[in-house]
Parts: sequence; structure tokens; C-alpha cells
Amino acid sequence: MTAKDPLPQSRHLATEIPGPLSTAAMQRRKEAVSGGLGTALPVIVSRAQDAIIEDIDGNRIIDFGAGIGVVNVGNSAPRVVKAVQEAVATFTHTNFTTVPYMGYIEVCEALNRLTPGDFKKKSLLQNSGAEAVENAIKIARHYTKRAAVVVFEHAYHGRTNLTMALTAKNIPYKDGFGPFANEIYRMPLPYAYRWLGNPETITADALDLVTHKIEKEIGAQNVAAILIEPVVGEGGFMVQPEGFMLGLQEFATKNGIVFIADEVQSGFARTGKLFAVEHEGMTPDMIITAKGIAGGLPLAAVTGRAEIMDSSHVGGLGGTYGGNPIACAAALAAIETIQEEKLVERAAHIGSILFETLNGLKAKYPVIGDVRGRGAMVAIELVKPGSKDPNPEAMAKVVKYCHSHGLLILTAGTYGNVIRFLPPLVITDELLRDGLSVLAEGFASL
Ligand code: PLZ
Repeated sequence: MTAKDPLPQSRHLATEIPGPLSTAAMQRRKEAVSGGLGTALPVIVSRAQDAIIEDIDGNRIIDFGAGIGVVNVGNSAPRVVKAVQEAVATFTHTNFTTVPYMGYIEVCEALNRLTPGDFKKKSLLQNSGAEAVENAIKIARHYTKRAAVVVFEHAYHGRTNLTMALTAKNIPYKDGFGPFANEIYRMPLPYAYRWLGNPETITADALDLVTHKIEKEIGAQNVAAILIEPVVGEGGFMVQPEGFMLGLQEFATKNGIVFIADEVQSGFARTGKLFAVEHEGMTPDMIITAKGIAGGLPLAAVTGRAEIMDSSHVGGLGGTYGGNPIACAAALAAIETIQEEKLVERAAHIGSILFETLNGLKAKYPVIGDVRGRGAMVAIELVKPGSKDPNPEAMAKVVKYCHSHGLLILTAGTYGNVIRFLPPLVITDELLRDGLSVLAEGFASL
């Protein structure tokens, strides 16, 4: 079988998972690769297409993770493959600040056009989400001539030094890796399922709390940026309550603060809009994108108001690989795929199947405390029945069941008790439903 043969979009168990070849290869990995890296599913991929991952033992596994929300257009999406092959054979690298190329300019033009807001925008390309977050903060600080950055509980923004400081959770992201960058201030998150106040007034109460804390503890005039995930990713897929981000942005604008949406995980069609902030008709000053932008190639971007993006002196921003031509070609092909295959609508459709099925499971299994998310970015939070106490043990059992039966699912959550669903948006209804039937068996087996 060659890479060109189509990979059947169906689940198939050829061996146990992990099979003998994967188990042997994982032993080599253990000898050769840093022990600091985790493994969700200990099989070695041989090929992947659309929503199926085939391993070296011949198992075909349904992919409900999309490489952590990256291959929204499907694994090895045909337009992406073709664009990358052509680009790499044309030129591999010049460095954009040495000799520029059109792909970089065209990706920036596309981002400026596609992100919400009809003001003049400009973009900067980088390699990873964390690098884009770092650059957004650099630019916001340079523009405002202020230092403080406001972030939220349960936030995840990356693993570099500044982005570890912006990230909330200690284990596994921060423990022993300090000292961390200063001038980062963490605010309460209106996490609806665990909100102790009145659920009816969560938005107003959270806004009141956060804006008072900013004013009293930092001083709004010292704040360069408010950075927020419209749907919290690694922290557990909490959707910001309606009006909360709008209220924050209003506060930011009134106080000369740059309002930044981290759409690294929620962006590029994932939530049933091209960007999650569109659900509330928002126009952030800056939007950070990565993951889904380039169909699996490493690319990330900061897109924002032109006057903010232009504030740095020439040469103040850069990097060897940021916006490399292969990744830019992939991004243009991924964007075309999202449009041509109507993946925004597909995400909403996938979301309706996910919500319907998961709410059905919640009614049956009290271990599922909450079903939440937007579009095809959905999660369930597992608790000890009759309480809201986190139940990471039940989560681990369900995940193990799914993995050994050919369904890849990812976890999340500050309390390690969330299962998240991020299938490629090209997944067929049939494959999606087959995957969900494995999940249902997983809950039945508890
Ligand atoms: N901002 C909202 O979700 C990456 C992390 C995987 P990078 N999330 C997956 C892991 O365990 O390292 C992420 C994100 C949000 C920023 C990032 C960082 O993006 O491309 O991983 O640097």
C-alpha cells in the first residue's frame, strides 16, 4: 500500500491496541526520546487521511482529536498536500525578512480579510501558538507602553517562559520550570458549571469582579492587554458566558487596553464560525491563530488593528522560520478547503450530533456532570455521581476503553476530568456515529 491509496474511512482492529509493532517501537522511543513528553495513545502512525489514523500494526483508529484541533480540514487534505508539494519544490526557505515571498503576504491578506472587524488590519506570522501569543503581548506592550497583562483562571497559552506564566495550571505545564515572567495578573473565570454565585447573573457578577480587581489591584492605566480564550481549550472547553467578553472589551477600550482573543484552538471553523468571537459579534483588537490555520503545517499568526501591529520599530519583530513558505502554501490551501467544503457549516452539523448524543449519555450516566462547548469543540466533564467532585478515575477508564477499541479521544481540564471532542471537520456522519457508539460502550463498561 502506498501513501496514495485511499485510506478507508472506517474503524478496523487488526491487533490489540497497542499492537506488537507499536509496542516494540515505543520501547525504542523510550530509549531515544526525552522522558518529558507524554503519550495519549501509544501506537505509531503509519498514515492518516481525513479522520482515520492507521498504525503500523494495521489498526484503523477514528480520530476525535485532529492532532489537538489542527487538521480541521482532515489529515493529508488533498489541497494541502498538493500545495505543499509544489511549494517545497519551488523554494524551501529564504527567511521573509531576508527575501520576501508572496505566500506570506497572501496569508496576511487572507487573515486581515477573514478576521472580524472592518477596520484596517495587519498580520504577523510565526511558527507556533505560543510564539504568536508572545508576539501579541510584545506588540501590545510596545503600543501601550504599559507592562501588565490580564489573564484568566484555567487559561492555557503555551509552554515558553512568558506563555507558561500566562497559563494557569501548574502540573504538568509549570511545575519546577520557573522563575516565570512577571506582571501577569490572573482573574476569576466565569466557569458556569462551577460558578458559586447566582447563575442568572454570572456575566454581570463576573464583569464586576474582574473590572474591580483590575482597577484596585493593578490599576487599569497599567494594563497593556487583556488576553482570553473565547472557548477555554486545555482548561476544559468552558464557553465564556454571553456578554462577558463584550463587557471586558468595552472596559478595555475605555481604558486604552488592547483586547486580545487567543483563538489558537477555537479558530478556523472549529466552533461553527470561522472564529469563535463571531458568535457574539465581537471585533477584538488582536486575534491569535495557529493550529487549524495550515492543515497540519506549523504556522501561527497575530492579526490586529493596523496602528497596533505597526507600533514596533522596524526589526523589532522577526524570527528565522516564522511564516515559512511551505506552511504559508498549506495555509492558503487549508483556507480554500474550509471555504470550498463549507467546513464552518460542517462544524455546526458535527456539533449538533455531538450535543445530541452526549446529552443522551448524560441523561443515562450521572458520571457525566456537564456537556459544553460550541460547534465541533465539545467536552464532557466527569464527576462522582450525585456531586460535582471531579472524577478523573472514570475519565481514565473511558479513555482507555475507547483507545483500545479504536477511538482516539483527548482529555483536558484543570481537574483532569474532561473528555474533549475535536474531530476533523471532514469526518463523515457514519464515522462520527461509530466513534460515539464506542464512547457509549465505554460508559456502559464503567
Ligand atoms: N493557546 C488556546 O490551545 C495549544 C497544547 C498541547 P502551540 N494547545 C495545545 C500541549 O500539551 O503542549 C495552545 C492553545 C491555546 C496557545 C496554545 C499554544 O500553541 O502551537 O502549542 O505553541
